[in-house]
Amino acid sequence: MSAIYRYRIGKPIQTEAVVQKIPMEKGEIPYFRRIQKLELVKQSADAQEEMAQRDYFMYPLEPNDRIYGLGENVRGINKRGWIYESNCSDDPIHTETKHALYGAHNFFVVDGTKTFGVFLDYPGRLVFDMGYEHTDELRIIPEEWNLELYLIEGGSILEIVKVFRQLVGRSYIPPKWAFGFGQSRWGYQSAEDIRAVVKGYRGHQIPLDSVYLDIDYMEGFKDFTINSERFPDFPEFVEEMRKEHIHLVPIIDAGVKIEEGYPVYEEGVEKGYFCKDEEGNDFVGAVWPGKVHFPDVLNKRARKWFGKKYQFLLEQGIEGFWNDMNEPAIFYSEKRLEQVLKKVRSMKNKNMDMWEVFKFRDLVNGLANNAEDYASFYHRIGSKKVRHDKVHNLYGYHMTRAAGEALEEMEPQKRMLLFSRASYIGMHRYGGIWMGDNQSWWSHLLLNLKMLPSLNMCGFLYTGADLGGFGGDTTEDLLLRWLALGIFTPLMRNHSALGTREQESYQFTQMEVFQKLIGIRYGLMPYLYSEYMKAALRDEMLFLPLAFVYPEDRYAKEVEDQLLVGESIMIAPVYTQNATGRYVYLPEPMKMVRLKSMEEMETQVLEQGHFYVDIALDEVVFFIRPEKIVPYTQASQYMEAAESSEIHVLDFVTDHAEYELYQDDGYTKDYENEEHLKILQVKKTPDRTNGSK
Ligand code: MIG
Repeated sequence: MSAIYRYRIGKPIQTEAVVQKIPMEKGEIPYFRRIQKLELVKQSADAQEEMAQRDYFMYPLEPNDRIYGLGENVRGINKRGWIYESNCSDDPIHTETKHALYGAHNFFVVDGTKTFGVFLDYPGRLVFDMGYEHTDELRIIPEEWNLELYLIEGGSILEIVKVFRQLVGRSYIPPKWAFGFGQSRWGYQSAEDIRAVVKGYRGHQIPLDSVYLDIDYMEGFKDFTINSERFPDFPEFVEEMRKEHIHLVPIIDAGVKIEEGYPVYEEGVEKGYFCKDEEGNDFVGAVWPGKVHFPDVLNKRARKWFGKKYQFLLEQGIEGFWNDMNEPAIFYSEKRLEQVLKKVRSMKNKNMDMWEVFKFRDLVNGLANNAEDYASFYHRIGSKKVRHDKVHNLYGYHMTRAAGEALEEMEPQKRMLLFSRASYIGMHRYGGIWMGDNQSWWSHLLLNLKMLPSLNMCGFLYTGADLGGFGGDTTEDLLLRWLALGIFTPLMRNHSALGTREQESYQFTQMEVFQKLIGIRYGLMPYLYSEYMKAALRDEMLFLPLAFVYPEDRYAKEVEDQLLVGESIMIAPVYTQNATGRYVYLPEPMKMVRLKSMEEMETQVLEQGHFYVDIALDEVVFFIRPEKIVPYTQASQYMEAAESSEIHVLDFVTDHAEYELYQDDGYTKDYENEEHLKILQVKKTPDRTNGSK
């Protein structure tokens, strides 16, 4: 029923997003028309009209067509009506007005009059106009016409997604401890600070598996260094934490500090492994440490070299990393800063009018992540010199690939935690992503939910948002509601920015509620882990929009604030401040499960239809689908403590149903061993429909 067609236009740069060999089609690309026309692009301040040759693919949209996918992006699950751009961006303000976030995930499915999937394998800037210029036109506008396009047909959205996922290869699988709860904050300065976090959690019996080390653990923000004053005897500290069943997860930034005597810098220069500027000198940008060079991770040898550097931390007992600032983010380039300073100096003593002030502001604000800077340095790919902007969206992918490949080589049998901020499809094989610098906004709780299925479509299964919100001050109720969603996301991490309100669970008043809610995560782990592993091993989605599962149901098609999690559960989190519940749509009869903790459960069978469901701040509510089973266990303080616990089941079975429970050691890579799958059976006599367990 399904088929993939591959088309090539021009001379595309190989991205290594795809793992299957698909024969090349000749002739016209079906569904799309290539339009070439002259268009008014902008009216500049001096009233000159600028015309440009616009050349794009166009698909005519019918009123009932919906568009799904595009991974990490703002707005709805149905992407129709807005204009998106694939252009990995370090932008911490994820409002509806934005077009691009950190990832470039060029896969979408059109569902309606015709149903098909499209993947644009193109590493440069790419615009997806999903009915923005013209409500009835989908336009794909690449910056250059050197690309590959894959067209996927299939009997359903889910089938198309699965075919695509097979095309791009198996999703990354983290160690089991990485499904435990993690605490992070930009601002933990020392081993003492970290001990205080662990004490805060363990002291109040709130479960915890990991604490993240943000840039302050480094010596002067230098990658692969440790500040020995604030972290004396690091390996011993890692070991001390391990005894508490805490994994420390350090951050690694893309930029390498320019500093005499710093071996990573000196080696990189000597071997020619950094990106070069027009003149062939090592390109100078600036990030946290001040001036830096960027390792040319698109160059195989440089990638290998950079990946090897992670060994420094492995040797000290570290088992996980998060890669940051790899869009790559650039605060300023050396050259641009000079130009800007010169212009700014010339403004001295001027009586600046409004236009002058704007110019001044633009000069300064335009220093960071400047498109001209991205077009001013080069990579070496094979024997070719390639300008960065043409492959911009591959940088984060290949930085994480560098780490992933090196970790695989250094510790072939051991799963490592690895996730990144920037990404491109293909990176999902090496690591996960987190959703970057969100804000402590209720709207971002909902955005978190909406991004999950789009990311799963593109292969990113190990993902989650900064729970409680990164920027801005959180509130206790926002954090609790966000945790109630976070219980279901593979990465469950509370993270916040320097200078914001402290938001570790123990900073708030209802400590016992935090303890119980996070405990539910551990209690549901038999289900959540099984569903994750099956989704990864079978190239399936973990989070599904209702529209994908109930395609004939007109209400289900429009639900954008509920999701299915795996085969048995539907979630409907509260995302409104002061709400005591919410409306929930049930596309079929379901059993509602209300948990205050793993010991305090209530269930109730509801018919198909619309309901208002009360959900208090100290409760987690989810719904079990008909003839489905949810295995669970008791809560625990950390992942390893749960391992020997007994498995129970919740179910909505009227007759007889089975569930495939996936259990393995969680650390080694023997994923496909048949012994990991156990069949759980629930049998009922027809008149005893309410019995659970
Ligand atoms: O410019 O390392 O998204 O999680 O805390 C900010 C400091 C750099 C951005 C990351 C965020 C992290 C922060 N980083």
